[in-house]
Amino acid sequence: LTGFALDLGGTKTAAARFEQGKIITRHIMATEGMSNPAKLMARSLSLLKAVGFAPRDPLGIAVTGRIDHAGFWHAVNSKTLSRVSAIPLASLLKSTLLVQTPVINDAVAAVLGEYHYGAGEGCPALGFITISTGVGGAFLLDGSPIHSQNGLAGHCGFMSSCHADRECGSGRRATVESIASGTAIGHYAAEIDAEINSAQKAFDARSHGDMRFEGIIDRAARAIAVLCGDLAAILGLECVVIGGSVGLAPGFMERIIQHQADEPALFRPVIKPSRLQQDNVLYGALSHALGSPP
Ligand code: ADP
Ligand code: BMX
Repeated sequence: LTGFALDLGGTKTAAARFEQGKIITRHIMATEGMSNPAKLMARSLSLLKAVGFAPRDPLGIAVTGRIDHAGFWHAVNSKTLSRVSAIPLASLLKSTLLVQTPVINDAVAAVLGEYHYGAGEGCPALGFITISTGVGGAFLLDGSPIHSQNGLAGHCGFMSSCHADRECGSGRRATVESIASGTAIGHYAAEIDAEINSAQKAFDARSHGDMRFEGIIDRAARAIAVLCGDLAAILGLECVVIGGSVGLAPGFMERIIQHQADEPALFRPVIKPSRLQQDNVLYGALSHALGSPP
């Protein structure tokens, strides 16, 4: 892998330069979720330039949201990217980044990255779940990602959860994302203490012994364990790689595994932490653009 990659998530955007399979430079900035798509891409271009990108270099791009077969980009959770609805990606990239390159969903990029270079190597029925701004997912059967024309396939954060009761930014009620995402954890925590208004702060407080957030964090992990059981039932998953800043927060994955004890063995896919950590989306995006997994 040699070239550049961009990962536009709901909270942060990362750009990286790869040389021979390794990241040699990486820059990260906040994503402005309320910005229009042209501004999101203009900011992304300055990040790419900071890692040395020039328009003729190989580039892979992954974004949060769904991308349909006609190349339109849509937020599913409109609270994450409030102005991303039916955005024609080819013309957006041409006018802002001066490039034409394929764009894929961030979770799809991550599952490809983990399958070819990370924790999913050799698993024929592989899932990837990110617990981050949202709850994203993507799935590979015999090495091929599951896709649908509307780009929604794999979006397991919008499945329903018996632990949830509120509406989420997708308009659906009681979704996994509405109870287990970083955004949801932050909202629930702020109802207990207005200063603890993010998942990061809730986890920090919990790790310092503040038990007020224990129930919120544990409920999120339980919802993910049940989700893994549901996905095992429908896809026959044997392994699920966990990513995202919440998913990889100390102790969170262990909690998912503990809650799997409530499921019969067949519905307990092996849970593994991402091996590529925060870089899995970048690896998958570039390898997809180059069409060159090893
Ligand atoms: P993105 O969604 O842009 O890929 P992240 O994976 O960092 O970004 O997810 C962002 C969410 O993760 C936010 O809700 C944030 O509060 C939470 N978060 C960030 N760092 C931590 C941490 N160390 N522990 C727990 N939650 C975290
Ligand atoms: C949401 C959805 C997915 C995305 C997932 C993880 C939007 C804007 N995003 O479920 O497309 O894969 O979040 O993305 O609807 P992240 O923003 O948490 O990294």
